[in-house]
Amino acid sequence: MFGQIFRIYQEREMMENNTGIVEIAKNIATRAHEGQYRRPNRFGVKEPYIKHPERVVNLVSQFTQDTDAIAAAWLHDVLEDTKCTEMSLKDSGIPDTVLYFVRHLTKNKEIKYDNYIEELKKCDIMVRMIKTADILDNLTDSPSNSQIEKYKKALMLLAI
Ligand SMILES: [Mn+2]
Repeated sequence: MFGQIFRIYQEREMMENNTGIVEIAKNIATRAHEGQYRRPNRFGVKEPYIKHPERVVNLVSQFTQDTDAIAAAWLHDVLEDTKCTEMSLKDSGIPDTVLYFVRHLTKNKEIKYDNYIEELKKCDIMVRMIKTADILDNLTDSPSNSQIEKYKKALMLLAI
């Protein structure tokens, strides 16, 4: 309990300094994906899920120092795959600029994958960059042949 209050206090303090958005996003993603695992990689090892957003963050960080984009890279799967909601992210101090990125990276279950990628093409370059890094990482994790085809097509669409 005390730890949690302290953490909230710490998060608020970092927000006020406007420096800690990336740290807050990392903490939220780590907690949200806790207990989740990736599909087995090419060595047959199931990694903790958080390793995936971490690698996406590392890739994105090589192209930009934009803290909103890096924060969004940490959070890019939380709306789709965890209990987090836009409201809970907002309450934790995630700014609207980051929420905008995360919202657009989230695939609604009703929409077809191709249409989702077409929509992403209309988005901010940061959104497309995070999605590209996401797909590149997904390709490293022993995807099926149909997944490889899907990802290749999406990369082509995002590149033009
Ligand atoms: Mn992902």
